[in-house]
Amino acid sequence: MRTNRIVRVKIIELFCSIIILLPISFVSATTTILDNYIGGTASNNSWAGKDVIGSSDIFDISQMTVDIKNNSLAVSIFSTYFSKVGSYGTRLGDLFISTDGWSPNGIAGYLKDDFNNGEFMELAAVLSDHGDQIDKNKSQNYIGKSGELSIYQVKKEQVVLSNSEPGYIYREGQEVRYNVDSAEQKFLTGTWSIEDVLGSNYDKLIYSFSFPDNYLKGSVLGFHWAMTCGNDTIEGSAQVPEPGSVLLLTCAAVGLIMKKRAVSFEN
Ligand SMILES: [Ca+2]
Ligand SMILES: [Ca+2]
Ligand SMILES: [Ca+2]
Repeated sequence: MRTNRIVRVKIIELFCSIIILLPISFVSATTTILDNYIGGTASNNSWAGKDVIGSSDIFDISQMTVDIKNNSLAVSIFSTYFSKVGSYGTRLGDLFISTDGWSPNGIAGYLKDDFNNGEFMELAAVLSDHGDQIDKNKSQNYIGKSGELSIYQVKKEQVVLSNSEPGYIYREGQEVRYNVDSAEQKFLTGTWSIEDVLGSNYDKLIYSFSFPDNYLKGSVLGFHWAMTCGNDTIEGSAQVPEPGSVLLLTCAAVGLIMKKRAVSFEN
C-alpha cells in the first residue's frame, strides 16, 4: 500500500511538471446563452413584447452555445426552424458577431433594441446556402446540410433588416442577412452544418471558424441570429477566457491534490 502511495504521489508530481510546461495560450470555455433576449418590435401590436411571433413549432429559438477553444469558435443556434426552412417565404439568417462587447439598448426585454439602436455587430458570418431556391409556398428540412462560411467586416449599408412577404407579421429592424459586394474581401472563412438533436424538436445550426492568432484577448464577444423575418431573435454575449488564469487554476487544482495526497501519505 505504502509503495502504491509513493508511486501515486510521484505520478502527480510528474503531471504537475508537465502542466507547467504547457504553453499558456491554451484556453477552452463553453457559454450557453438562453433565449431571454426578446428585442425589437412586432409589425403588429398584438405581438408586441412576445418572444416568438407566430408558431413556436416553426420559429422558436431556445438557446445558443458558444464553444471557444484557443482561437476556434463553434457557435450553435438551437431552433425548431431548421426542419422548416422557407416557411411563409422566410430564409435562414446570417450570424452577426460583435468583437468589442455586447451592450443592447434599454433594459431586459430590450424592446427598443434593433440594428439602429443597439450593439453594432462588426462581423457577419454568411452561409453558402440560405434556402433562397425554395419555392415561396413550401418549406424544406435542412437537417444534414452543410457548407462553407464566409465572414466579412460589416458595412452598415449592406446589412439586410428583417422582412416578410406582404401580409405577414414579423419582428422589425433586426439585422438578419448580409449582402456581399462582389469585390468584397473575406475576413475569415469557416464551415456550417445543421444537425439533428436526438429527442428534441430544436435542431442546431453550427457556425465553425477560427480567429487569427492573438485576435481574442480576453474580450467579450456579442452574437445575434434570426431567420429573415426575425420572428424569434436571439442575442447575447460570451466572455473569452484569459489564458493566464486558466493555467493558474489548473496548477492550483493540482497543488491542492498534491497537498491532500501528502497528508494522507503522512497518516
Ligand atoms: Ca425563443
Ligand atoms: Ca460591437
Ligand atoms: Ca428570442
